Amino acid sequence: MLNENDNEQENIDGREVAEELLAEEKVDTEGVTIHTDEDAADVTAVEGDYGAEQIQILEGLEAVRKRPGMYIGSTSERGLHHLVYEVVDNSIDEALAGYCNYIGVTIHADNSITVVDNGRGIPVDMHESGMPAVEVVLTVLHAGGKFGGDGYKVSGGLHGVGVSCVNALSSLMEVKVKRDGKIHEIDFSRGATTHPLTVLGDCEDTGTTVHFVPDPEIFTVLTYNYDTLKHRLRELAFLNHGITIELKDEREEPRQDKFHFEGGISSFVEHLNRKKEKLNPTPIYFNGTKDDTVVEIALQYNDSYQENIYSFVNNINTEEGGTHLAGFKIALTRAANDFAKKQNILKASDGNLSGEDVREGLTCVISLKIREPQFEGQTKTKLGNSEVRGIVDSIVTEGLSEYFEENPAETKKIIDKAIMAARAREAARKARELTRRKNALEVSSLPGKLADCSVKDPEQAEIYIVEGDSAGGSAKQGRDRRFQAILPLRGKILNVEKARLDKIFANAEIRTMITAFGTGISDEFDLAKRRYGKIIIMTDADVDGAHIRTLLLTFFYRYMKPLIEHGHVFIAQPPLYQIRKGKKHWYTYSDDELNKKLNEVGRDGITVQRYKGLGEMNPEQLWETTMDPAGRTMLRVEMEDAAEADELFTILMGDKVEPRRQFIEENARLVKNLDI
Ligand code: 0RA
Repeated sequence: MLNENDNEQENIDGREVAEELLAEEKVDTEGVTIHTDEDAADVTAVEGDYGAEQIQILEGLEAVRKRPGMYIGSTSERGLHHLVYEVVDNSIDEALAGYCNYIGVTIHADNSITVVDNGRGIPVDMHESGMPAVEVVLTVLHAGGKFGGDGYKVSGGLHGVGVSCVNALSSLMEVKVKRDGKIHEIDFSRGATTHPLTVLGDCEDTGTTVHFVPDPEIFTVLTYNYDTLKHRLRELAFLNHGITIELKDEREEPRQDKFHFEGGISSFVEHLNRKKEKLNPTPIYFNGTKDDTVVEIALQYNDSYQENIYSFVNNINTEEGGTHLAGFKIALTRAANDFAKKQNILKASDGNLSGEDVREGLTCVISLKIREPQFEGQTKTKLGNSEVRGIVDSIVTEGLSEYFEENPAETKKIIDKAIMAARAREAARKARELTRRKNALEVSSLPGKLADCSVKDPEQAEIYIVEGDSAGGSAKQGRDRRFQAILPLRGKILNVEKARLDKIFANAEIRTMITAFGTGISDEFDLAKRRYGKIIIMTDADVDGAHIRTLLLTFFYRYMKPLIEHGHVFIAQPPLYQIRKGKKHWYTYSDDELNKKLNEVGRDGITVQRYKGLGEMNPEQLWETTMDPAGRTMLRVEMEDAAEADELFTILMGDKVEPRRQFIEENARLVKNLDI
């Protein structure tokens, strides 16, 4: 922070002056703090066209403040975190240019943020506009790149708007630059300079420190989530090997993490696979560069049936894929088939392994650094550059053929797994065909156990998946049959984490659900065909119930993921207790709530019934407490992060006992009402 007294003579608070002037001119500032041409010139006493420049700047930053969503996506939690990424991206660029290997991020007690790096420092020399370069970088939209010199500007968040946007959306920003043997500081408020660039003292090293306070006039959420920042910063450390990134939380429960991965994306793949049984013990890694496009790929097979490919372009997660992913898939399928035929593992008469067969159990990270990425698609996360397909294809073809030749034992394991996958897929196809034909012949193809609702509009219709026939019976009698369907499940459903498609299709409970939902599964899944807008899991509040719920969620996550992604899956919350006093009764949903209720109501003449299962409630009670939209509470199942969800299901449902034991131990304190 600047020492006000040191600068008493020269510094006038730009904001006060501007507000006075603007009040005279009747300009609508909408809370934007501005200083005007004459004053700015006065303040800094520089010659030149400073005034006209300032006006443009203020117009630019005002646009950001008027429509922040256009620049940072949102003004809620996402946008708030985006501010940090935007500043960190500048430091990452400095690292990619080869001048920086440390980035520190601190969340302060007041939820303000400091980002520090040991790069060259933002240039401080005078720009032609009459402002120091650092002031231009921080106040002119998209100015950063213009001072780049030999810098290779590749990183940049989804919006890539630059640090000046962060400045515009911060009630306070203080920037310190160590450069040319001096420590400099310049301060801003809502994008306007409040203290011009000043030398604070001497130094020997270089670097940039940015401290900012997100503007409460702009953001609806002001509290940073440590884990959100941690996740992204760890990802950046994986994607840019060799950089050390540190995160510190100075709020109530101090935490800190430090990330540094010499192995880069190979370490990333190891991390993603850390809870799985591996087919090849160390990740396969190769890279290549063509026409300024840098391609890096790391991959490793595990014994699961899932495919997990993460692709990034300039550190942005290309969730919708694109040409780089297409090039990779083509090359992998071709290389696997070529090798399998050459080694006679696959006979000519066998036909080819499909892409899906070859990707079963694959964990892969693809990372590209590219000069002019074209992002397409609904969320602008699909790479469109057509030349990239061929570049990635040739790099993968070369890298894989070499690996296959040199590692025949691991390669055989990989190919054998793909052949098993092909057989299972063929069996599943036959089973599916059989169901389809049967459906076409039947008058009503809906499963007999389903008590359907009368409304046909999926937005109004909901289906309760209920544990056991007796609870199913209560639910059928208690429901509002116009819009509530009931599907009772008998016993436990198949653990899909340990089964291939053919077995899954053979499972009666799963087939029933597929038919009832109407959507199909896997690559044939079609959300538009859903028959219900809400799929509600209703199980007992005991260990068995929790197990069935996890089995169902695993199935939905692995084979009907869009249902979860679009928020169609819910968990019913039946009460744990009924409290009776005279003719009155209440329900409570937790022990805490029970105790509170007993303290308001008093304990005299009270009977408390603990429900052991849904079956203990009669239809009216079930309706009143758990199914009536007017009174029920439900949890919506959300999937914040695909990688974490994947890991959770691997741990809970996979083969490895140790990670599961560890997970349950670590999370034991979160498990309340464990009823054994
Ligand atoms: C413009 C030009 C140069 C570096 C930077 C900006 C720069 C910006 C940030 C933001 C956070 N940390 C940063 N580090 C550097 C190149 C400077 C040169 O050519 O010496």
